[in-house]
Amino acid sequence: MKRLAPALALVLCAAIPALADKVATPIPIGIAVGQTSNVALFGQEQVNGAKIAEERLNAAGGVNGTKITLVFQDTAGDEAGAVNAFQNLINRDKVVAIIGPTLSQQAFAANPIAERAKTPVVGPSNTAKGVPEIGEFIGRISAPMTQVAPYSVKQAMKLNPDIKRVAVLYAQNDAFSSSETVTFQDAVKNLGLETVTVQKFQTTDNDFTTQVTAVLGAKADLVIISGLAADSGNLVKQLRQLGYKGLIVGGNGLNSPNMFPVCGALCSDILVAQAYSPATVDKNPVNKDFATAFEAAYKKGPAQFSAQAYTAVQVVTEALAKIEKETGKKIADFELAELREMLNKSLRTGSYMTPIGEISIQPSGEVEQKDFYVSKIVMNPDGKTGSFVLVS
Ligand code: PYR
Repeated sequence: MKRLAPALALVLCAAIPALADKVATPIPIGIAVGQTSNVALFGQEQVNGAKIAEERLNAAGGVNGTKITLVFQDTAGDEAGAVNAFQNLINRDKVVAIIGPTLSQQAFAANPIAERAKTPVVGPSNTAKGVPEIGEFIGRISAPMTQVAPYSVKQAMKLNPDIKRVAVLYAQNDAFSSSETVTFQDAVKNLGLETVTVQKFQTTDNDFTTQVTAVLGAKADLVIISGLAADSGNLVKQLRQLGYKGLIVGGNGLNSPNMFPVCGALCSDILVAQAYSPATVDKNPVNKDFATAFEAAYKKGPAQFSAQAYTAVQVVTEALAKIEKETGKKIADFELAELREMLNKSLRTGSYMTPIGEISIQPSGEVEQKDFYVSKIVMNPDGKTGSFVLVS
């Protein structure tokens, strides 16, 4: 009898199918962004925007009457943190989709985990070339810098048609910055300008004396920076302190008001291309609702990273509602694995009216967005707060 027991157990196990996970209610959506480390300068804005989305979308009925719940997992600033957060959200928290990570650098490490687990990812701020190509379950609502960045260089030329000599600086240890600088350098060439120096730095650098000395020595009249918030903010500060007087164009890493305390009053006049503008509230009621709720909650207006995080939550929620409409079945009655696959398809059908305008996600996972903006940073007399003021 004793010797038969293992065999019997095997037969029984084979006969009883493993219990498949159902989708939980409220419907869990994972938010894997950098809430700590230097990346929190972006991540905190993303958390703020996502929380407004959760509140507003649930107040409007959630998914046809079923609430969503956001499950936050801090990725911190590196690849390992993002991988760990993705694993927890997929396997432990059993989320229907993941919104994240903050950086493209993290996306290239963590997204393959979601791809293997057939869990949809909606990138809220991944702008490097190649992110949607990571896999079938990888999409984004953040427009790639190949589309957005050239606008700011064109605007700089409008403000100063005499610009001829351009210095380009980028963080070589960051995937987004290395990708964005290629776009900037192409734009410079296409506009007939001369790149007089290309300087590299690390996102962890604090001292930019070498790079600034090279920029001044090359007599650049336009500086273009691709980095993250803290490094770029310090670089701008040191450029101004050491005497650079020309225009500065910042990439997506300078798209956050959390950078303002880093360069203080010296942040003034940086030009940044953006995929969101609070100025559209009069013609975009979704943006008006978002911006009003954001302002009431945080006593400040929203910026791009918050608006994109809201958009990502909205898109997932609406894609879930579409599944219910098409199948006549409640989300909670689906098995999780099946729902994740259906959600991935649903995300890629139709369009969404969001705070960043009307968008859609192509079958490839790439976002299609119509409107981009260029803003100039205007700092307040306190030297710590400021705003992005629309110039085009
Ligand atoms: C990226 O990592 O893709 C950003 O745009 C910050």
